[in-house]
Amino acid sequence: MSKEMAKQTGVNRRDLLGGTAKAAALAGLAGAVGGAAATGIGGNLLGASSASAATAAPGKQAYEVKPGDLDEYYVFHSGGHSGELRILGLPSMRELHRIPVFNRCSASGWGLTNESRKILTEGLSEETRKYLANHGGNWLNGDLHHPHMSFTDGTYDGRYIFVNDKANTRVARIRADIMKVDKVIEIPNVSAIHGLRLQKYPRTGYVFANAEQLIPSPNDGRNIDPKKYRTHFSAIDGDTMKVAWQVLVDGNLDNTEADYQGKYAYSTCYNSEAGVTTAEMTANEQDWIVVFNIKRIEEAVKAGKAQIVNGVPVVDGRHGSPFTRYVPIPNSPHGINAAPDGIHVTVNGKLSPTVSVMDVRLLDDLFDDRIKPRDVIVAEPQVGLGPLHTAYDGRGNAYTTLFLDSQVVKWNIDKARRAFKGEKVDPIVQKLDVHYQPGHLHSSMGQTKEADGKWLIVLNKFSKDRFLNVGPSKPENDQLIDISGDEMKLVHDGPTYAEPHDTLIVHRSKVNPKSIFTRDDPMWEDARQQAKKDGVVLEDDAKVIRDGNKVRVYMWQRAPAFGLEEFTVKQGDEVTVYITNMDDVDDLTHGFTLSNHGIAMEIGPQQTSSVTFVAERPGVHWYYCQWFCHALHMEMGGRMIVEPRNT
Ligand code: CUK
Ligand code: CUA
Repeated sequence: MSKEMAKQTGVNRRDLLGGTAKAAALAGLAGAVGGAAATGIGGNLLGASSASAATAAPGKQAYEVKPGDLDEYYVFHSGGHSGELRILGLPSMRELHRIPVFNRCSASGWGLTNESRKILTEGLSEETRKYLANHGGNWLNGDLHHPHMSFTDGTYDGRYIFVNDKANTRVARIRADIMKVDKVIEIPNVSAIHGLRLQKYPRTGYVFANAEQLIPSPNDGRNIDPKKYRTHFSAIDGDTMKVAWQVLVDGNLDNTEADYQGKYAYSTCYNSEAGVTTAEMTANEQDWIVVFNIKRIEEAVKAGKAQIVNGVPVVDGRHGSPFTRYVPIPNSPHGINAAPDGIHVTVNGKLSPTVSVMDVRLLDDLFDDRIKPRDVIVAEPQVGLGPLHTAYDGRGNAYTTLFLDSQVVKWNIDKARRAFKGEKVDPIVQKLDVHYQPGHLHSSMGQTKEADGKWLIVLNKFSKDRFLNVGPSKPENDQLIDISGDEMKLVHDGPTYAEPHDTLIVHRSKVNPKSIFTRDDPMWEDARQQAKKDGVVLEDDAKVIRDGNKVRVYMWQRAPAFGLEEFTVKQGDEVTVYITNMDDVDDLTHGFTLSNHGIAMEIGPQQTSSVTFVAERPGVHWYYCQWFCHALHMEMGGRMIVEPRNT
């Protein structure tokens, strides 16, 4: 329904859906509160509470969010091998939205519309595109582990969210203004992008990406000797989404992290043995982290000292190179996390019960060979079995997941340093049971210098008996822990579908998405250009343009009508349907589903979407709007008539 109609009839979408005027008013308020937070009102990150009207029991941090009230934080939650990114609210843990990224989405048409297919394919290699030509044109799966928001000066800036795809070696960028993907690239010369972190200072800047699997280089089947397998560390320019440079390393690469000074990045390696079997990979008692000297690498690339491989400057960072240092770490380390103090970085031992703490102030000395690699380790507390990832509260404490013990251990960094020097002091503060087998954990704003020490989400790989039995495939369990007091308190169990690996807790003052698209959005630039060539105005026209056997159908939508209630094509025509939603009402999304053609797409308020298909089925085929939009939503449809070929 247009604003005009809403005014005339006095109804809006929420009334139609059985909501109340109050609900609509609250929805309006949502924008207002978000705006206020963005300008600093209620945006006090360190304050005890904010405009989120969560209700607190005495002595406890509030975590209940009443109907109609808003959460204080956005949670960007990886969807793992489902390929999507999810948005939750915190502390309510309500799922607010899903952003399709590497998956195909039936609701939004992601992976099917021309706009999304272009984004999903333009950054792929020639070789991959050739392979996909016989497999539907684009990948339908992905394995999204690590979402991270872009930084300016050590904290989130609300521009982008970057994510990795381990399955098909990609990195994607999500625009935080509309919460849609705008770039996807395949990383050349490597296989399986796993660890992904962003440059924090002065800004992002670089997106650092680890390729986990070791492969021959080039991987053309001619030389498959495992001794020749290798991988590279990649730095992607987050503004252009082009790979800026790569570093050839010894061993494999798992997780990665960057500092708060803009000088170094670090990656864990669990397979320093460069083995190809589990026994080989776990043979050594110690593996390592690789420290990358960003300035030295940039200078070498600038000076033309890098080798260009598949269009990317590559420097050799194996042992003995000026670009890297290898710091031995026990044993098959996994997660690596920079503390908000800008000084400490923890490396989680996985097969070792220890966390190794590095002091980044020592790295200049390390690169100038004034100290030995192990000298940068200033603490190595025994924390428990299976340490995987660490989070921080900004008050000097660290929180580490213990996969094997099914616990989160809270420990104190300063005490760990003192114990390492021989002082009799126990760094362990508390151990809390979680359910069960935790992987990542994340504290509120904890991967920024504005860590506020309020909430911790722990992502457990197994839920077992925590929920009603839903069959052999059970949910994971994302648990919410209050860390605002001296003791950790478990306050919520959150079942989720496969599979959150990592999550990101961002204060709502940092995020300010639009409710309505702007007509000049670059997402549908191709449609805009084509319409211009066809003399069509996307916003006003509803017409069919024939161009040989290519047919372009343009129409607008205004609730509850399509611009065209019927159009006719010939069997075998390649048909492109361009639809522009001219409603500019909050939340008034329309759709286009063409029955029995496998075609469906979302058209948000003021958005243009398009889809192309071959009309191979003569007859009458209805299209309809699948996003409930109006009292006459069921009537919002039309007919495509396909004339048989030989008439
Ligand atoms: S990884 Cu999954 S538990 Cu891919 Cu960050 Cu550690
Ligand atoms: Cu338009 Cu439903």
